Amino acid sequence: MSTEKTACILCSRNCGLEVEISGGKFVKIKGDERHPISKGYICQKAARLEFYQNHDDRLRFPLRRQSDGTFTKISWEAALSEIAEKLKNVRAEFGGNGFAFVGGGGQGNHWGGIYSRQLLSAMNSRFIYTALAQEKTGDIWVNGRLFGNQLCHTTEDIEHTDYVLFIGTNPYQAHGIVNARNTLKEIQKDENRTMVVIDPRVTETAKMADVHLQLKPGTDAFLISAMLSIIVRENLHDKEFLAEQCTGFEVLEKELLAIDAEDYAKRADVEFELVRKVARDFASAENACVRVDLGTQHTLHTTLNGYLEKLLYLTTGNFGKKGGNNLHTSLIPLVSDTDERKKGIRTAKHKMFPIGGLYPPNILPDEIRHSGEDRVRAVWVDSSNPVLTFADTNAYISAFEKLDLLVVVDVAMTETARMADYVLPAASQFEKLEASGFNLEFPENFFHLRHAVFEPLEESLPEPEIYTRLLEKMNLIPKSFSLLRIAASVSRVAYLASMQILFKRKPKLKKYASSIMYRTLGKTLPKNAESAAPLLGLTTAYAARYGKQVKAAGYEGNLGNALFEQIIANKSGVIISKHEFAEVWSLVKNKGGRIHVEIPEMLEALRELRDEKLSNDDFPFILMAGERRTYNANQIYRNPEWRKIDPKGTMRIHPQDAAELGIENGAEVVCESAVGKIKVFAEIDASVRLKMVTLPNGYGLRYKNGEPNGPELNLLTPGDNCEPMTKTPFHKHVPVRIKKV
Ligand SMILES: Nc1nc2c(c(=O)[nH]1)N[C@H]1C(S)=C(S)[C@@H](COP(=O)(O)OP(=O)(O)OC[C@H]3O[C@@H](n4cnc5c(=O)[nH]c(N)nc54)[C@H](O)[C@@H]3O)O[C@H]1N2
Ligand SMILES: Nc1nc2c(c(=O)[nH]1)N[C@H]1C(S)=C(S)[C@@H](COP(=O)(O)OP(=O)(O)OC[C@H]3O[C@@H](n4cnc5c(=O)[nH]c(N)nc54)[C@H](O)[C@@H]3O)O[C@H]1N2
Ligand code: SF4
Ligand SMILES: [Mo]
Repeated sequence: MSTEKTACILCSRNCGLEVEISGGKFVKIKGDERHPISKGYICQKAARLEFYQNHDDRLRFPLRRQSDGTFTKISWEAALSEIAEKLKNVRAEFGGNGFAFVGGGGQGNHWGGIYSRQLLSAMNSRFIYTALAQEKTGDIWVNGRLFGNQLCHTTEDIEHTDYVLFIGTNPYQAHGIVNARNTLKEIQKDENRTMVVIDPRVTETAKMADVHLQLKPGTDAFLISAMLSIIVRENLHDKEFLAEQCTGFEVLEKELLAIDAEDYAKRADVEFELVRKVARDFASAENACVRVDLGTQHTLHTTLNGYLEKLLYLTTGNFGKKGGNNLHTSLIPLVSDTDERKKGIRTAKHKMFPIGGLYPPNILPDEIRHSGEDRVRAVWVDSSNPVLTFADTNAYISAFEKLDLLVVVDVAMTETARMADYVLPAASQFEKLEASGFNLEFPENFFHLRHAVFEPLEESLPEPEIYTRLLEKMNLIPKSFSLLRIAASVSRVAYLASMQILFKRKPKLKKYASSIMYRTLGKTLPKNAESAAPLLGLTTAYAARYGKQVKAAGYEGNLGNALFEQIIANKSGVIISKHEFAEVWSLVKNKGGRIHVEIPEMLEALRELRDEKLSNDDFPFILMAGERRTYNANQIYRNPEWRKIDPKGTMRIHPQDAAELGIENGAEVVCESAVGKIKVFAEIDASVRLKMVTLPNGYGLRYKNGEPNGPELNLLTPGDNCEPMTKTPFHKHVPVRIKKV
């Protein structure tokens, strides 16, 4: 028995854990009080992590698919040699267009992504399709325009705010904010602080709120623009902040004044008086912030919603201060900045440009299936299960069947892995060094590098080793770097200097810096921490940018190296930088440092709202396809026994709708959309609005290749039910029919 530090891998919070382990199993799991942010907090899902670590779908050996569809075990040597050959052929014949990468990290495992990204360079491809590009690209695009770079990302200081607006998010269940349930309870208890929830369902969070605006699904753009219009009409905006820190407000103001707030509140089906009160109170609070998530991002007007939501805190000057919304720093940037006007970056079929460097999963099936020579021929999937999680399961199945090569790297035999030509077993997140890039805090930011608590299962390997071996097999990096190894044994400074000399001499190797550092600097690091080597590059860059703030966090001497040492040594995670609130302006990337609140495309979209009409008589219900509940966690748990309640993943339906359709509680019903139908079980529940039904996220897995466990949601979600510009799916807005079986 031993006690180890690690983190939960089930949502973006990555709460610190202290675990007792014995015989390759978790015996006890509790919160790690020394984690700098979660400080001992966990929710009910983390205690079940043994169901992730040990189960019958875990992959143990590399597998190759036979012509009859079954898999045979092969050696790593054979698997990687064959794959390297096939990849080189695709590259030679079709160039970079022939290859696409899917995934690269889930809720807790982004360290492998530092290594897997090298494969895109190896294939001369830019096509990376990730889950982020089916939820956050609207937000990323707006950030690029407002703040001058798509890497700019705002966070919300809910712990210190007087007034919080939760729009389309249910943190009680989904978390996403610091120690969600404790934070919510504190606001609820304090009569000087206000919590407002904007959500079509009476969620667990809405029940705790002071005000709940139970809007009609898909009408956030109307509701938020009505609030903004009230704020400017009543002169409640922060004129000084807008004049000094922003550009373009005059144009924006005219558009907002033209809005008929009363009419827009009606279209959102919420009481105008209440909307006005929330707008007034938000604008006059000492400090206030906004937190959004999929409820605004997976629905109509995705990008416009992102713009309007940000205007709430920008027009009221709730930016760059305690209790407001702020930009933050990143140690591992999860996205990059892309200029959509750049040539040669668009996809062959949809002519889609990347946002934040990422391409949207909703178009990938078409990019594979079209008849052009420039279609995608080979797909590499890592840490993702697109056959179940991306829109339109049947489109994905038919597209993947058409590929020349599909490789899946996962810890488990997933529905996507079952379609692959090669399945490569990754060590689990508790069997290797791991970290996530979800350190999104301000003014103090942190980083947690987790160390292995178990040995890798059978022949499974950590991703850094898998990708480095593959690059070696593709002859892209030499097997030995004697000079770098010598330099590494001398000092970190000597090592970094030698790296620079090497890259100057051989610039092509720079793309493979992570694997080169792993093979050289890694040899000088503690056992099982070899793959931390690229961290030295990240901490050096971070310290060069935020030297003052890294010092303020207590680091001395060579700051990049000091950060590197401390991150590796401290198994509970460390604070890496401390900013002053006013220093948020140094994170704004526009020339002149101001925020550009006028975005012409968004003002155009705002004007278009006026004439929008929505009705769909064929499909009278709106399905919210993917609700976060007590016992779901994306596709990370495969064994259905992990759930203590809701084994079937019921469909919530309002009592009045159920009565009209003659549906009883627990009855089996058919839920049918434009592209598919599935059978589900009804749960009569007055928390949903009329003509709205909800199904949970993260079901439909076929554990041990058995029957699907609960609703296979994405059989219902059409790929083109998405926002025209970003192609983010409208998963919260899937028109369906409900019928009794
Ligand atoms: N338990 C659990 N937690 C999770 C996950 C999980 O699978 N299970 N997944 C994680 C992931 S990957 C993510 S991205 C986050 C997502 O976290 P959230 O976005 O907070 O969770 P959801 O339940 O998907 O949706 C949030 C809310 O949007 C509301 N909503 C639906 N339609 C609309 C609308 O038109 N307007 C508004 N304003 N609201 C609407 C829903 O009623 C719901 O309460 O959760 C993370 N945490
Ligand atoms: N209809 C509908 N669809 C949705 C959603 C919805 O609300 N509605 N939500 C969407 C959202 S917000 C998200 S984020 C996506 C998530 O969907 P995906 O991006 O597909 O991610 P996960 O479901 O988290 O699947 C993670 C995969 O990583 C594997 N894995 C776990 N640990 C490791 C590891 O250490 N290494 C490797 N290589 N693999 C590992 C798991 O076994 C699993 O197969 O789903 C999306 N799909
Ligand atoms: S809040 Fe998220 S990271 Fe924390 S214990 Fe719960 S699921 Fe895990
Ligand atoms: Mo997500």
